[in-house]
Amino acid sequence: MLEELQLPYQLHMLPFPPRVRQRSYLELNPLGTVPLLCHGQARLTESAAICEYLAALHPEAGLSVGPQEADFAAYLNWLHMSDATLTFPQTLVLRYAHFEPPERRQPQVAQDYQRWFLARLRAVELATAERDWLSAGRFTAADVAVGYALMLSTHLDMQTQWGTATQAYWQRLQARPALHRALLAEQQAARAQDVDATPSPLLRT
Ligand SMILES: N[C@@H](CCC(=O)N[C@@H](CS)C(=O)NCC(=O)O)C(=O)O
Repeated sequence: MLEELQLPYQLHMLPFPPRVRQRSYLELNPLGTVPLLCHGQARLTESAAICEYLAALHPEAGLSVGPQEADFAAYLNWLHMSDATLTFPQTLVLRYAHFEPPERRQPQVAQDYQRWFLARLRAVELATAERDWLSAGRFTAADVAVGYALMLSTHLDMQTQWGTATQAYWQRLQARPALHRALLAEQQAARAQDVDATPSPLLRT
């Protein structure tokens, strides 16, 4: 969102999970979760809310959809669907297939929530079969948020199970220069701050 809006920002990388590996972070965010956006007195810990907040602060960029627009409801629905419905089930896959030590892994949980995610992805497949972007006939914060869920899904090797319209939508998202800049910023910040982070396979340089 910050790169799409071309706003200046400072990116602080944290060892994962910060709750265990950087306890001082709990003073800023008692939940210990990432992301955290600090802006003036504002503190936001929900990704979709961060997208909505930044888009609303800069309406001139067209990344938000206002109540006066026909697609206002669709925009909000996609924005909330991104994390609540599309990213959340993938965190169970991540945890129970990858992050837990082998004796605590739960292949059945991982498999069930992968299927759950892929079934919900049908909404994206139907929408993107008809239009380039999810709402209002333009790229919005909803595409940023849903795009993140798709990116996570590529990291979990699910891409071959997406529909063709979702694949094409992901190509359009990857062509956004801001995505490339954001991944590069992440990689550079990790290096500069000496935080272990695997470079994204999506980086083209
Ligand atoms: N609903 C929040 C979820 C935040 C969240 O749970 N982040 C995970 C990473 S995806 C995290 O920080 N986990 C570390 C922990 O639970 O200690 C969002 O969408 O931003």
